[in-house]
Amino acid sequence: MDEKKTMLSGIKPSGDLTLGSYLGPLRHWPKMIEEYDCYYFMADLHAITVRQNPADLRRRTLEQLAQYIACGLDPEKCTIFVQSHVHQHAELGWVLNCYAMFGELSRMTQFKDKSAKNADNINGGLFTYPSLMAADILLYQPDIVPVGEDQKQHVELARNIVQRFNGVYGDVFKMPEPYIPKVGARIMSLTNPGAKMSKSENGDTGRVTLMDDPEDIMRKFKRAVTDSDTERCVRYDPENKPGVANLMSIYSAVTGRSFEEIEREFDGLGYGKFKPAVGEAVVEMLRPIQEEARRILADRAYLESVYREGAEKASRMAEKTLRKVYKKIGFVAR
Ligand code: AQP
Repeated sequence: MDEKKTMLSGIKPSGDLTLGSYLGPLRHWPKMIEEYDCYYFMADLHAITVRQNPADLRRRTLEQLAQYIACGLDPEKCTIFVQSHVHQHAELGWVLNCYAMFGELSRMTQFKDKSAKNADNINGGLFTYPSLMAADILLYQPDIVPVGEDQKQHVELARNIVQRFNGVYGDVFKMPEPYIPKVGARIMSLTNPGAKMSKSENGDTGRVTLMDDPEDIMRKFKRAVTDSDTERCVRYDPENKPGVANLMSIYSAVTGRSFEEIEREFDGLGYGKFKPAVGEAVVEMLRPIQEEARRILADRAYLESVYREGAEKASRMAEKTLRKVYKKIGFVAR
């Protein structure tokens, strides 16, 4: 019998994957395959809570799949799928809407942020996003859910839903645990270290994408915001030097060096040496990923076979949970 625990994670194809997407969740995923039965998906249903250009959404979903594989996700060893291909997500999402309270949905930081930024499109999907995310998680009965710090609140809400639902119907859902990797948990914008590096916000110069040219990467790091203090020394002080702290976090995540080692390495050298060094480390880390992603993306038949098989496998698991839920809540079986 397979004793492996289960885990699941996804990223919205709402923009090109960034260094934040990589150092936050993505680079940890391949390591988890040995220990867990892993489900990874492209969260296109979530992406449309903000208006998307259809052609861009389609392109980015496929590019994201190629990049997942290039980052080390072996489709033979884990399940990779497009969220909208597994209809059970939308179905359970609706059911869980009826078990998520208006008050708790209103308190979600992401809803408040996105509403403020998309004042002309505060749609119902943006509001009920956490119920769909709870469905994404609970369909697969995972033991852990790796997320960035900013998504922790949504996993907490999923846990509330589990408690509420199981409280009425018995042990239907397994209680999911958020798993937040320490290093790289929150990579900030290079131009605004007070805001997260995101796929779709804060402008192009603040984010480094996985597929950026080396020249662009170097240019962005050379222009990265540091601070205006006169000592210009590389020291980890997130409160007073958030830009430097962010660059140190990136450099630490890429090279594996501790903050003390980085401080020693750049002692007396100033930002003029430090910023290009971070850029070069990132360029070298991304080079093999970029080459592999381009190669995979060119093979459309292969990509299609991966997402088809992924959807079939994910659907089998998801359907088991959905059937159980429908039965418990009193729907007549077909
Ligand atoms: N900068 C980041 N640092 C660390 N982790 C990050 N994540 C995103 N950005 C960073 C983590 O990636 C996972 C998937 O994110 P998502 O795409 O589903 O949603 P998001 O957090 O809303 O990402 P973006 O890039 O900010 O998307 P847009 O621009 O569309 O809003 C999550 O676990 C997230 O924490």
